[in-house]
Amino acid sequence: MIPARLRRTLGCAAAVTLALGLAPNVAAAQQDPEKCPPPVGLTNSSFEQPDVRGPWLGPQSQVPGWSTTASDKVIEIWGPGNAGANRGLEVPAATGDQFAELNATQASTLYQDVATTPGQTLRWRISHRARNVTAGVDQDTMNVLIGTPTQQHPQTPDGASGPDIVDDDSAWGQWTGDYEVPAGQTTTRFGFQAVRSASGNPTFGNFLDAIEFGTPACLITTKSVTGPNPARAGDELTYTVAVTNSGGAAALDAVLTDPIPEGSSFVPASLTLDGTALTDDPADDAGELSGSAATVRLPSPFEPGTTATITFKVTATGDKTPLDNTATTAYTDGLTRDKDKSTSNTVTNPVVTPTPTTTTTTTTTTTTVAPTTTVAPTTPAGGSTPLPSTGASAGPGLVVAVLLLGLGAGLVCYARLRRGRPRAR
Ligand SMILES: [Ca+2]
Ligand SMILES: [Ca+2]
Ligand SMILES: [Ca+2]
Repeated sequence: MIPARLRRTLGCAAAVTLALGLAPNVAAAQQDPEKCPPPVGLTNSSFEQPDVRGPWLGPQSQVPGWSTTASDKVIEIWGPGNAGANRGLEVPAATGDQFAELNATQASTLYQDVATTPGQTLRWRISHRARNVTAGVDQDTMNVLIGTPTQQHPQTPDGASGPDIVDDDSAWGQWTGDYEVPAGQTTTRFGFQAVRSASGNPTFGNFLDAIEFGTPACLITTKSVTGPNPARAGDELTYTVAVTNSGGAAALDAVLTDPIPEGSSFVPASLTLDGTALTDDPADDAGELSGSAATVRLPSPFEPGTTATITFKVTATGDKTPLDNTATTAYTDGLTRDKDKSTSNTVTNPVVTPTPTTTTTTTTTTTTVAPTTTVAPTTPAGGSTPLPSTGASAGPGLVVAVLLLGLGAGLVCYARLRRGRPRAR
C-alpha cells in the first residue's frame, strides 16, 4: 500500500513527466493507409531481374516469377545496349531498364500463377512493342491468356473487338482489361501467347514490359525517430522513413517528401537511401534537400513486396517545441496509372529549454512585524543638514556626529588655550 502523500507525489511526477513530453512518442496523425487490402499481383513484373546487358537468353530458373511453355525452358530478357540486335535502334524499356522478348527461341507462352479469390475482379495492363527486323514498319501480334493452370482463354482488351494485340516497332503500346475470377478458381494463370512476328522468324518478336495483373499498388509510409527525448537545443535527431509496397502492382515514379520540422535544421550530407549516402544537391542522385524538405525518388518501378528506407538528421534549434514530422510518398499506380499518395504517421519530439540552476526557498516562519515608525527629520538651529535618527542607515550620520563632536571639543580646547596664554604687550 502506497501512502497517500507518496501517491500524490508520484501523481505530480507523472503529470510533470507528461507536461514535459517525456512519454514515448505518440503518433499524432493517422497513417494513411495503415494497411492494404490482400494483394494479388505478379513477381518481377517489369523484367528487371536478372540484371542483364543487351539481349540475354537463360533458363527460367534464373528469371524470378516467370515460367515458359517453351520446350527448352529458355526466357529472353533485354537490357540497355540492345541496339545491335535491333537494326541499330536502341529499345528503351517501358518501365525500368529491362523488358522481355516473348519469342525467345520459339513461339511460346510466358506466364505466372497467382492465388485469387473467386468472384473478385482483377485488372491487367501490359506494354507491347514489335521488334525492328526490316527497314519498313514491323508489327508483332500476341494474346493475353487468363484462366486456370490447365485452361486459359484469350482476353479482349478494353476498346478492342478481338483478342489480337498488335503493335509496331516505333513505340510501346498500352493494353488493359478486367478479369472476374470464376467460382472455385483459387489459382489463376496469367500469360501471353505469341501469335505472329513481323519477320516470320519464331525467335524474333513481341517485346513485353510493365506487366500488371491483380490489385493496384499500395504504399505504406512509416516514420520513426531516434535521439534524446525530450531534446534540448543542439541535440541531433535521426528520422527514418520506410516505404513498403504492400499492393499487387508496382508503383511508378514514387517520390518521398519529408519537410524539415519547424524548430530544427537539416544536418548537411545526412540523407541516405537504403544505406547509401545521397548528396544534398539536386539532379546528381536519387535525392536532395529541396527547399525546406528532404526529397528522395524511389526506384521505379517499385515492385510489390519491396521496401525503401530513407534516413536523415536534424538539429533541434530550440525555437519551437514539439518537433512534428510527417512524410508523404506520391506515386503513380503501375496498374491503373492513377496518381496516389501515402502519408506517414507523425512523430513528435518535445524540446525543452534548460532552466537556470537557482534555488528557491520558501519559509513558513511566522514573524511579528512592528508597526513602522516614521520619524520626521529634525532641522537643528542654524539650518545644518539633519541627521538620521536610528537604524542601519544612520551609520554615516553617526560618523558625522562623531566628527562634529570632535570638532566642538577641539574648539573648546582651543578657546581654553587662548584664555590661558599671556597677553602680548
Ligand atoms: Ca522493365
Ligand atoms: Ca528471340
Ligand atoms: Ca543529390
